[in-house]
Amino acid sequence: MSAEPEVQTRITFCRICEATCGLEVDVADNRVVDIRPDPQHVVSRGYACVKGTRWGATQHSPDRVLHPMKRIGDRWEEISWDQAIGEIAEKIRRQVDAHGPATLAHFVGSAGGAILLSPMLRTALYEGLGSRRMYGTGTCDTMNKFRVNEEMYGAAMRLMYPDVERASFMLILGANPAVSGNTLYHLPRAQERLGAITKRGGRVVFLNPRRVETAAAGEHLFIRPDTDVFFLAAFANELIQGDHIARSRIDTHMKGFDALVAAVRGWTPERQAAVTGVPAETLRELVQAHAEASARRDGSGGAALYMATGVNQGRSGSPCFWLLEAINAISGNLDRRGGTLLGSGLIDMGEAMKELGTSFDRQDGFPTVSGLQPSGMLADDILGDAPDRVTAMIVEASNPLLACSNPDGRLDRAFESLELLVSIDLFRNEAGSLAHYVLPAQTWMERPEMPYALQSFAGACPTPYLIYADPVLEAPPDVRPEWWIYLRLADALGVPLFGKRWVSALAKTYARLCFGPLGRFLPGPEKIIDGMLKGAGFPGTKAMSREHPHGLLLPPNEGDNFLGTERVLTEDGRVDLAPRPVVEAFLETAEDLYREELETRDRLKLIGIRQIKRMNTASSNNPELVREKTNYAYLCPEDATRIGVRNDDPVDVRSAHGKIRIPVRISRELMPGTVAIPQCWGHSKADGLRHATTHPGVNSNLLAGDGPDHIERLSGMSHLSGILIDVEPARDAHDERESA
Ligand SMILES: Nc1nc2c(c(=O)[nH]1)N[C@H]1C(S)=C(S)[C@@H](COP(=O)(O)OP(=O)(O)OC[C@H]3O[C@@H](n4cnc5c(=O)[nH]c(N)nc54)[C@H](O)[C@@H]3O)O[C@H]1N2
Ligand SMILES: Nc1nc2c(c(=O)[nH]1)N[C@H]1C(S)=C(S)[C@@H](COP(=O)(O)OP(=O)(O)OC[C@H]3O[C@@H](n4cnc5c(=O)[nH]c(N)nc54)[C@H](O)[C@@H]3O)O[C@H]1N2
Ligand code: SF4
Ligand SMILES: [Mo]
Repeated sequence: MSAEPEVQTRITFCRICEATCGLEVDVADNRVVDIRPDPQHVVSRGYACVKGTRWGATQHSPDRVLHPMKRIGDRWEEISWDQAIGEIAEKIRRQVDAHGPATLAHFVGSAGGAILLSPMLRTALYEGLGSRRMYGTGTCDTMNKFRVNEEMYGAAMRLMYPDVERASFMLILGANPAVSGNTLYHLPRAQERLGAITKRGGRVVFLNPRRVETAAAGEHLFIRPDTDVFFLAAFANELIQGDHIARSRIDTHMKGFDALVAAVRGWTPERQAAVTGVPAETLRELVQAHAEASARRDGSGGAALYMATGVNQGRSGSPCFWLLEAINAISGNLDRRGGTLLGSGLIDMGEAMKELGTSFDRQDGFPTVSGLQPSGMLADDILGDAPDRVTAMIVEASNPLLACSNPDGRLDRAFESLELLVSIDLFRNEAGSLAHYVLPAQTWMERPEMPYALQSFAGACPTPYLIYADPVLEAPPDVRPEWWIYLRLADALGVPLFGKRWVSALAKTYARLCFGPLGRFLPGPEKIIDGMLKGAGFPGTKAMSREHPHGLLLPPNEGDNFLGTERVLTEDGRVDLAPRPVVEAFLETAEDLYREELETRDRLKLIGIRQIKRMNTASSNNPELVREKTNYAYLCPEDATRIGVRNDDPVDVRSAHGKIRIPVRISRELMPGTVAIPQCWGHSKADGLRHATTHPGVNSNLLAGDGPDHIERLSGMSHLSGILIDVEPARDAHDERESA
């Protein structure tokens, strides 16, 4: 009889979403036995969601890709890494030699954000080859913020976060942190921490077309999708007209105030109310409450506005973020306790990445923001007839066919036409199924790591802390980290890396050896993290995992460390309250958009929903999380009655770009005129996701547009939220059922 394998408990942190909650993992025989929240984690303190605690079923899924795979017709063949790297490099070489380096593109997804060491080597490979065709889901979630930060503060990574622990007023637009784990600043236990503001006598107000789960922490107001820009303009105007501004702070540290005043003049509470649905008196009352919280100087004051993907994905993501940051700044809350703060992490990311700012090397005039081209142009860039159109692509940690706008399946057709498609993933998802090669990656449990760059490097973290975790599991023998794949490709392609021959040669030699018999004599990738930690004056990786496995708390950020310092990276050291390109875009588009909103007030608009059991498309193959066979279109009782549908009735949803059929759920959470469909469903085509394809649901992004008219000019962000739609009962389906 064999002995029971010994169970060991390891402490780590989850990397599925940005909350990076602390976890205790029981491991036996290199397998996860149980995952629990880590009660001792310095910030998440015993909180974790089901995606984290049920990760085991993904980790050990029978569908996981464990060897490099090559598609031959509709068959998949296991091949060696040497063969995979050799063949892929040769195909890249052929495309690049024939049509130039721009023919090779890259696409990185949300899971890529958690992979600490991949970006360095990915960037080095593409730079070495001379291709700037980097795309990613960053233009589905957040590039508007990076663009505006660059314009206002001088660098994309000058990212302010609300001082949640001390604010007494927060207005949150287009976010649902209790479910999403929040984005661009670290906020595990969001519900509790936001609820604490209400408990200490402050206010947290959610502005959202859906009464979201997190709103239980405070108050909720409906706003018509994609109209936030009018609300924010009126909010700024009202603040200015009421003289609730920090005049001396503005005079000393900012510029462009008069241009801001002029830009928002005329946007009255009444005017915005006609399209947003937020009553004028409600806006006035909010401005008053905000002003009172801002004015309190006894240590209990401070106010912060925050917005996330719901607003970013509208047509005015950049103007919205500019107005929001301007409100935080002119009200005296920027760089103030209880307001919005700039963190500091292991490095000065703003300074380090300043060079990567916005560039304009695309012929169509769309910007490349922080190195990312608009994902909404990808189908055009592949299917177009430019001599250097994209013919080869590496997709890392993403499923663009479900995640990106894919009008009527156009992106599928684009991917199908590629000469070379490589997917680096844990599974063969939709993109992987169309790929020529699928390269198996390590999971976060198999990597040594610190949390997301914005948290660890830039310190976007209301309770600053550091954490490092060794791998919890040993990776299966034939899977590889992304950085290794890029190094091996660079080696096979003869691409120089990092601009220095000896560094390039050393790195490539390392990659050749590190998974071979000599590997155990070489330092591992944690050495790089070790160097970063020690370089910033902290304990190294060994000491961190031994002495601070639950995290090392750092001193709180007290503010007053940004304005007037060299951390403001604009040329003159002042915050620009009216950056020209953003103000111009606002002035050029606002009146037209307003008119359009007035004209379409009676039509339905589509928004998405993030669900606690699903992480984009990445958890849909986890049978412990996904039991429902489909997603639903949620709408309010009034709209359901008008359309003539009841729960579970199928409806046809049409936009200018496509049509889907989906069953209905009636929900009082939705604002009249709004239909919400959880995104990132629709797994009908993946040949490597057996659970997901039997619980497919419908891909709402077939309704989103792509191409120049559906992208925000300033940031390249795709328009994914607030899409005009028509909904009607699916007549033929209804008739079929009646006659059955
Ligand atoms: N309508 C609508 N559409 C949206 C959104 C919306 O709000 N509404 N949200 C958008 C947003 S914000 C985003 S970020 C995108 C998300 O879209 P994607 O970034 O494409 O995210 P996923 O679908 O989760 O794909 C992640 C893939 O990474 C793989 N993966 C997981 N971990 C690893 C790893 O460690 N290494 C590697 N190599 N692979 C890994 C998973 O198996 C999965 O196939 O969707 C966007 N789409
Ligand atoms: N459980 C879970 N967690 C996730 C993810 C997931 O798929 N599932 N995805 C991760 C990713 S990639 C990201 S980027 C983050 C995103 O994090 P969040 O931005 O917090 O994501 P959501 O929960 O989608 O919140 C967006 C909110 O905007 C609202 N909204 C839609 N349109 C509008 C509008 O026009 N105006 C306003 N004011 N509100 C609007 C929606 O109702 C929704 O509540 O979440 C991450 N965490
Ligand atoms: S909230 Fe995010 S980080 Fe925390 S356990 Fe869930 S998925 Fe993991
Ligand atoms: Mo995202």
